[in-house]
Amino acid sequence: MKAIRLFCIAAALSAAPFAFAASSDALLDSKAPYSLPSLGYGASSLAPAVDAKTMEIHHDKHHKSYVDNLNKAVGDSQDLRGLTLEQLLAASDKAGPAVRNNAGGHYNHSLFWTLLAPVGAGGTPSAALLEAINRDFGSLDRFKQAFSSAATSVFGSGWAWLVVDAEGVLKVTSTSNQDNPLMPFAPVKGVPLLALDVWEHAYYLNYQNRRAGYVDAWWSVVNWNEVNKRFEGIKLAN
Ligand code: MN3
Repeated sequence: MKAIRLFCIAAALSAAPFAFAASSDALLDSKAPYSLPSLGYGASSLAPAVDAKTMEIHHDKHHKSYVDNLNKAVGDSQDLRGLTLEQLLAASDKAGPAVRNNAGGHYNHSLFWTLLAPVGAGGTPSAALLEAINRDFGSLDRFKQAFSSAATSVFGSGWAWLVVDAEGVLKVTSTSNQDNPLMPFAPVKGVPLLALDVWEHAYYLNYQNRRAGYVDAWWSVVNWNEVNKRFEGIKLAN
């Protein structure tokens, strides 16, 4: 089972010489009908970085509509019904905008919730992750600057990402709308370790137009324990 998933991920990333084995991404193996995962913490527990009302609307309304619309899009198609979420993302260039937007929306938000934790509960980057960050960005501060810059400079709606690319290098990238780095047309392809939603619905109630203020505050609620776990799940295949 695991070997099959590793093969699929590698295939989706153009025969990447690494594979992702983190049990935290069992979501990639899921199939329709999709369901809304719980946050895993209280909607008010990220305040003041992210307020309770924003978390409630974001999860209960926005994410739920991606789930519902993905089920509709997949349910109408004989070809898509049997695919895993990972396969849907990999096929998102051919499967039409409803699949692209809603498979992306469901995956991105499901991942995003796991990458948040109340202040003080998210831990710190592991020694192994810090070593890779220092290698590829120079320092943790320079990585944070690069990530914050990517997040604040997304034009319109989208996401900022830290990914591991096909060579095992950490990279910062961004995508528009609900696209993500697992999709075949992503500008930088890779396995996501960290994600930040910069759609206005993620911050507008509390920050209005001040996206940079949201990004700054978000660093205080990053769940580094989950990022570490995802990083440790990346295995070189050879
Ligand atoms: Mn969102």
